[in-house]
Amino acid sequence: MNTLYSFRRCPYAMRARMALRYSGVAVDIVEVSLKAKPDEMLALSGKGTVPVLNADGRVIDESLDIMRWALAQNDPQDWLLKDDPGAAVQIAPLIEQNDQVFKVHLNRYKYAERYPEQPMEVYRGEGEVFLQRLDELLEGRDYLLASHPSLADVALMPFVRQFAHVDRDWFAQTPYRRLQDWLQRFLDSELFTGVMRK
Ligand SMILES: N[C@@H](CCC(=O)N[C@@H](CS)C(=O)NCC(=O)O)C(=O)O
Repeated sequence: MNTLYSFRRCPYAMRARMALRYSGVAVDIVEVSLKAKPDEMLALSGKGTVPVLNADGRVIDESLDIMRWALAQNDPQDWLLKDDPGAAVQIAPLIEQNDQVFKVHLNRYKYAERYPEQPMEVYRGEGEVFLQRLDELLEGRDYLLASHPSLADVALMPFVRQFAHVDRDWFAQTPYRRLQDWLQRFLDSELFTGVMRK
């Protein structure tokens, strides 16, 4: 019996849910309120963050670990890039860059009024460096590290989506056409629409 404590708008929860759905592992999804986290979730993990997976008694409370757990069960389209070890080694650093650096810029851009030290454009410009890098990775292929999605694409996508949605008109007028198409491909995918469906 597997249970995922999730929050619909959380990008970490989104990526965990996409990996679980892709793997086909059966999971009950419990939507929580971040303002009133259920006691049973806090008893499993004292961190108090979503997502939390209870996989038959094993508790996993980091989204990336949940994704890796799902792929270890079943990875039909080789998201781990086992067929291309040279690309596979790029997965972890790319996700780390997203989670440790881009996420910080995203927060400052999204909530610029809370960081009055700099105008919003400065925070957006800092994040844009990463967007440009991703756009370059997409040269000649539809996904960041291969011609098909990998763990990196799915781990980053909810964050790129948030960044793009802070100001859609701005994102649409950037020169990052390949990244725009990449994002749109995910937004239209059964995988994404499936986890976002109520
Ligand atoms: N490193 C964690 C981060 C998870 C995280 O920060 N989740 C946020 C929501 S998006 C959260 O639960 N924050 C606690 C709160 O808002 O009370 C992971 O990857 O799972």
